[in-house]
This record gives sequence, structure tokens and C-alpha cells, in this order.
Amino acid sequence: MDYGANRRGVDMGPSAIRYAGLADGLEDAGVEPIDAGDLHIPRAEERDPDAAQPREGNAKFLREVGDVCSRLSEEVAAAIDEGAFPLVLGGDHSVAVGSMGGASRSATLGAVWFDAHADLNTPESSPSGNVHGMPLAAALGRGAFAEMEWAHAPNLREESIAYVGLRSIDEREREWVRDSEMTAFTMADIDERGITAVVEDALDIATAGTDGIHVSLDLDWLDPKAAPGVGTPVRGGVTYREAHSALERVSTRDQREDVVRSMDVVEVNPILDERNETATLAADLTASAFGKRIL
Ligand code: Z70
Ligand code: MN
Ligand code: MN
Ligand code: MN
Repeated sequence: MDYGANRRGVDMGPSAIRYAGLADGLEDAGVEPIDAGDLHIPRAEERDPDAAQPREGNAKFLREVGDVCSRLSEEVAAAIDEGAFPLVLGGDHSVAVGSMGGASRSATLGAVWFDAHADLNTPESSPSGNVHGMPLAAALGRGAFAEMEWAHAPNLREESIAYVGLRSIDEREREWVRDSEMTAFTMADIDERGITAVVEDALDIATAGTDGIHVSLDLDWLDPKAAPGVGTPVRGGVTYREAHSALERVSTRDQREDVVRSMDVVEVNPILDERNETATLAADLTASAFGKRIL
């Protein structure tokens, strides 16, 4: 879906990631992929034109996002119940509310948030009205989200959320991240300590005292040179190699401790991409996260 994004086109992300060879990459990782297809999501134009206007504070298409996330949450919870691993392809990052809602239904959940952005705006604080800048606030039930049944994931533990690679943050978000129990590893931390140490710390934080973790990969986490096909590129992101290394750490930890419950891969925008390279990178990074290795 693209209801939560500021640019049209991320709704085509899943097609592009599939086309780029996601299933083959997962098989190379030793996984047997089952494509559960797409949720039916009416195009924005088919919706009430008023939905594109900010409402409920400053949030566009909020009811539409809520409807998708409710349905996604059911699918994710059902997949886990069946013993499968839910991998959610966005779409814009607001789908993560559904992923985390479903994954935390019968377990306490931590999260590792690979993203340039904090995604902690509320409808009240959002400068843009784009819900993809709000999924963590929604899942934590902050601000206006407290009243929204579809949003709040009660078993998501704030103290078990770690950002990795944060570098673009709004003024209110900065205060809230500082005051929160979450841990933020910024690009400065990665420069100082290296990607491996930072990701290991993030995994320690997310796994301590939880039943499992959600891994959320926003492709704008990477430097725009490596991932040009995103709606909100921010200079100074992680490199192709750092990203692979990070997701390899995730799979190594999961192979050892079986802690990863769910994952989403979001914000690939094929319209803005160059020769599908961002979608290809998304597929390759996902394969790394599931254990694909060079040798
Ligand atoms: C800004 C906002 C954003 C993408 C999150 C940016 C939000 N903080 N953009 N992820 N791709 O509008 O809330
Ligand atoms: Mn994001
Ligand atoms: Mn982002
Ligand atoms: Mn596992």
C-alpha cells in the first residue's frame, strides 16, 4: 500500500521485490518460501477524496491504514500460529503497525528498527501528515493512537526497541526519543563503533526480556547511492556492505537463539528506482537476514 507515504509508487514495491528474485534468494538461504499473495488494497483514487486530506489531527488516510493493518495483523498472527515466519513486504512503513500487532499478540516483542527516520510522530506532531512517519508511535499507543484499537500493540516493549542508523529526526521526535525508554544507535554510533558492534548491541537490547523480536527494514536506511528507489532519501546512510553485514548478524543471532518472529521490508519505490536496483537490494538483504551466505 502507499496510503502512508508522501509519494505514489511504494505500492508497487512488493512486485518489484518478487521480480528481483526474493523467492530464489530465500531458497538459497535454505528457506521454503510460501507466497501468501497480496492483501487487497483499493487504490487511493478509489477512496473518498477527503481521505487524502489531513484528518484526525494531521494524518492522511488514517482509517485506510488502520483497515490494512488490522487485516495484516490477523495474517501475521495466523502465520506464526501455523509455525511459519511472516515476512511482510511493503508498501510504506505504516504496514509495520500490522506486523508488530500480529507478532505481539501472543508474545512480548522487541524490535530492531533499521531506518534513517525515527517514525515516532503522532498525528498531533507530524509535519507531513504521512502515517509512514508514525508507525512506532502507533504501535506504542502514543498520542491519538492510544484510542485506536488497530494501532496499539500492548506486548511491544518500549525498552526493547532499538533504532539502528538514525539520522533524520523531527524536533518533537528528538525530544521523545531522548525521553523514551528506547535506545537509538545513530549513524554517528555506527561510524564510531562499526556496524557489527552496534547491531549486536541492538539485538541484545531487543531480545533481553522479550519472547522475540520484530526486524523492520526501511530501505531508506541505506545511503541513497546504494538505494535510490525510496521516497525520502537521506544522505549519509549505511553502505551496501554494512547493510549486508547487519542482516547477516540478525540471521546468525536467530540461528543461535531463534529470536526473530517477524520482519518487514518497506519503502521500495520502483518509480524512483534505477533498473530495479533498490528492489534487488531489498531481496538480497532479506536473503541475508534468513541466512544466505557467500560460502
Ligand atoms: C518525517 C515525517 C518518513 C519515510 C519516515 C519523515 C517521515 N519524519 N519518511 N519514513 N520514508 O514526515 O514524519
Ligand atoms: Mn520508516
Ligand atoms: Mn525511513
Ligand atoms: Mn527463527
